[in-house]
Amino acid sequence: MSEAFPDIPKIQFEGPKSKNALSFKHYNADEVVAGKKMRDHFRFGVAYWHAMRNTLSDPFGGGTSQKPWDDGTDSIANAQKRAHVCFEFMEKLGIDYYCFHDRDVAPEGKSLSESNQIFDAVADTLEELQKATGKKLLWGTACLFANPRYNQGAATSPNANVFAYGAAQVKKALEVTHRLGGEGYTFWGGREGYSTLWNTDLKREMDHLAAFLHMAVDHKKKIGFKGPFYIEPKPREPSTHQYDSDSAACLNFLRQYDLLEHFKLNIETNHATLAGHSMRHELEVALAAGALGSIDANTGDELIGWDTDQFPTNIYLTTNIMLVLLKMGGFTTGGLNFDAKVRRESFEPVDLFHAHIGGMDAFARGLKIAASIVEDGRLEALLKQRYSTFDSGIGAQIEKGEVGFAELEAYTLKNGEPVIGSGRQEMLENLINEFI
Ligand code: XUL
Ligand code: CO
Repeated sequence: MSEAFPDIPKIQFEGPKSKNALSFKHYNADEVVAGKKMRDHFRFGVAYWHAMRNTLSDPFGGGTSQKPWDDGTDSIANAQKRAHVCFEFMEKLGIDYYCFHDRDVAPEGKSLSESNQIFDAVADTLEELQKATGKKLLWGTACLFANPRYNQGAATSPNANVFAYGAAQVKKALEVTHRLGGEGYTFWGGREGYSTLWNTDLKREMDHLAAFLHMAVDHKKKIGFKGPFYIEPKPREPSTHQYDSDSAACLNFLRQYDLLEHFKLNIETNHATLAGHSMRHELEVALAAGALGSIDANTGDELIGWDTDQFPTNIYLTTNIMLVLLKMGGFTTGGLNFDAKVRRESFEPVDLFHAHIGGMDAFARGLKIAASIVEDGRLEALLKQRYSTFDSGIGAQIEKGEVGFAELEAYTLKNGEPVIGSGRQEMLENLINEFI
């Protein structure tokens, strides 16, 4: 194991009164809340692409991030060194999982076969590190958007040879994920979208994307990979229009192409914001379809119109997320992957620690608050009450499918004008604030 962070001790839970910035105030891994240890509620993951690879460049300037362990080359030795650093980082934070794109962990070679060999060599190191530490791969994915060959998409590229290259890359990424015991595999659209319809055959591109995903399902079966596939919705950026724009669009696409049984959704807060939805909305839509799989934990800046991938610190946000997760009964294969980067101004290695500590503490508070709201029971009772006219009489008959328009007309002619209740939004908002 490396010593990339010699001045940073293992981060301990010190409780809310601690003034030590390098301690958890609320996240206490083995503390049981709502019947389960905190670590098992969250299944936190480190996003390799941000924590280990993000230089913090932006459209106006180059990288600022200090990574003294990284020699800046594309050598295999440097990639293996980074893997050691990532595991040291996870050890010190007590984070059990990580997620990667193929090209985050291993640099791309001059040909596909060279890239695959490099990937295998780094996977050897990752496998050793997993064995030595007990850390696990939450999910893997392939980067089908950074290389210039993908500038018009991968599965939705107008060029069949690019489609084939992308397929070969996913095949390998899936095999390495399987070899490392990955618990899932993610497809984020990357450049699977378009910027102008003047050059785009939308129907043909969507058909190609579905064909690509069906091939992935076939290959998953062939190699015996049991984990779920996740689709990660995002409405724009890099494309103007992405095919997988939000939860509802993804679910519709999966259903239309007969893929729903093989996929769940990986929902990311900043993507929900860009889609004009709340995170809670996106989660509830996925949950209602039985397809909420995993979460990319971050947040956006509502004043900046792009994907700022900030660490989540908003307690209302984490409370909302944890309420949905408690309702679902918790993650099975998924987890909370910190798809977040420190600000460009926060360039020192210690900032990576502050960022993850803040996110983990924010989720710990969200969990405790959500668990108290559930235990209190008033919110649930009020919700149930709001729909109570469907519990008996005509409402129950509607839900059971026993009546149609003719019966409902006859009923209404007798019943007259309905007496309706208030939505009580403000009262409910006050109730939530009792717990926050
Ligand atoms: C991009 C994004 C990706 C996916 C994995 O906005 O969120 O990092 O999470 O490809
Ligand atoms: Co993401």
